[in-house]
Amino acid sequence: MPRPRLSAEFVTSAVKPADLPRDGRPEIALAGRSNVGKSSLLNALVRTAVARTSSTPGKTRQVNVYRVTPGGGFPFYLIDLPGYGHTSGGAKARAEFDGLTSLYFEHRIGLGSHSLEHGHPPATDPVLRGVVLAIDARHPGLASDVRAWHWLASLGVPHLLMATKIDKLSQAERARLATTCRQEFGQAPLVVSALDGTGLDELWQQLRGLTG
Ligand SMILES: Nc1nc2c(ncn2[C@@H]2O[C@H](COP(=O)(O)OP(=O)(O)O)[C@@H](O)[C@H]2O)c(=O)[nH]1
Ligand SMILES: [Mg+2]
Repeated sequence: MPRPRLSAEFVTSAVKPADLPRDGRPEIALAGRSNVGKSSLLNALVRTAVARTSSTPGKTRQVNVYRVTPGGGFPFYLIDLPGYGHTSGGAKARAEFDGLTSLYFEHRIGLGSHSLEHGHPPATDPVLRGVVLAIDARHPGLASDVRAWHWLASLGVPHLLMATKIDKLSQAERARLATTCRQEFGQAPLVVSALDGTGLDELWQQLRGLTG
């Protein structure tokens, strides 16, 4: 099924939870190591250059918020989280994610402060509908990605494994990618390429399923 017409726009670079949208629209968060290709993917997905891409790892230190409006559908937010893997300090103690990302999840699902700690699910419809963890197809099973995946799994939010830059892999390497991911993450990834468009329709369907 071809992707429907849609529009997308940059909303804000959030540096604290108060900067996040407050209109209650559904959100999908995008996480992954720096330079994994999140911004390129976002641009390819919405077929507009809304996100800035970079060949210098570790540049994005804000939570970038995009509003995506599917043709004939209701808008949702795509939340581009700061990349991990190039941070220093207490990053490991926070399961690879930096302080702002942890704050984002705390804010969106009440992690630690109330609901999860006391065993209650959030009372209202959750704003955060799912998290996509992007991994580099050339480097499956990196310890930092596996730790991030398990941490996301512990949050109780739907999460999707996605391997980027699949255009760089041969058929044999693709088969190995699936095998490694099943071992390390417990599932084969959705494979995508911002370069040649592989997997974008399927990703789009998944996002619509989560937000619709
Ligand atoms: N071959 C290939 N290169 C990609 C793809 N996506 C991103 N890149 C390259 O990877 C680098 C990092 O991309 P970027 O989107 O800025 O990564 P981010 O840090 O995760 O946002 C850039 O040099 C991109 O051109 C892809 O699907 N295929
Ligand atoms: Mg980026």
